[in-house]
Amino acid sequence: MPTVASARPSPFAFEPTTTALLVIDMQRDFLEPGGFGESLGNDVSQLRRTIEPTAALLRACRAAGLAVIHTREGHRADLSDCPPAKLARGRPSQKIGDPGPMGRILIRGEYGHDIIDELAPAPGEPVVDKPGKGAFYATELGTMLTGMGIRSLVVAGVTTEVCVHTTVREANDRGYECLVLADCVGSYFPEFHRVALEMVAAQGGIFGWVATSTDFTEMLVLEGAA
Ligand code: C5J
Repeated sequence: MPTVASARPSPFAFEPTTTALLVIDMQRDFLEPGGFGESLGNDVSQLRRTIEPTAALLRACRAAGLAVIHTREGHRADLSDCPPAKLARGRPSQKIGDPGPMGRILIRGEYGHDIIDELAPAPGEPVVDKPGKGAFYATELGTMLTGMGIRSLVVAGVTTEVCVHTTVREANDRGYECLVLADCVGSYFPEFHRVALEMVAAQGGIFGWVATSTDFTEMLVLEGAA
């Protein structure tokens, strides 16, 4: 079985036919200069450093025939799936559903809600629309993974300490083995990013494993799959 020997806290073995790449919330509103994230004062370069490695990762996984699934955080236009507590949070001047620089903020179908061009889903790759931070909550992801026979998840996306972490925790509780790729996940806050990765691998891998994307894709190539 291919094994990422450098993974922390221990080597990560995976079976390519039961492994999926999960790319979380690589949306314009979070990553693009001029988007919602930047308009809140965040440094989007902290997220944009993930674009190139994730694009390379996507190429390798697609070439190897790995399942690829994308997610987007967002809500229905009428906000009926947005809990009042979530709606009330954030800066009073800019809330979910308000007009933003790239359309209504975090509303499905708006330009800013969609995935950045560099990491656009390929035809046939599922895109899971999620109203929460975790990709399992109120979505079809669990059913989809069961149907596909997936047991391991390789995780990329933003932000490390919010939607990536919540999803990895949800997946871990459901029995999935998660490998988080450090260079393909990002946070506006470098310290949160660092600590979030530490937390994944702490205590013998309490939530999963951490490695670099090149160490993971090398294993795909070595296996002759890519
Ligand atoms: C994500 C957020 N995708 N930070 N959302 O992490 O609110």
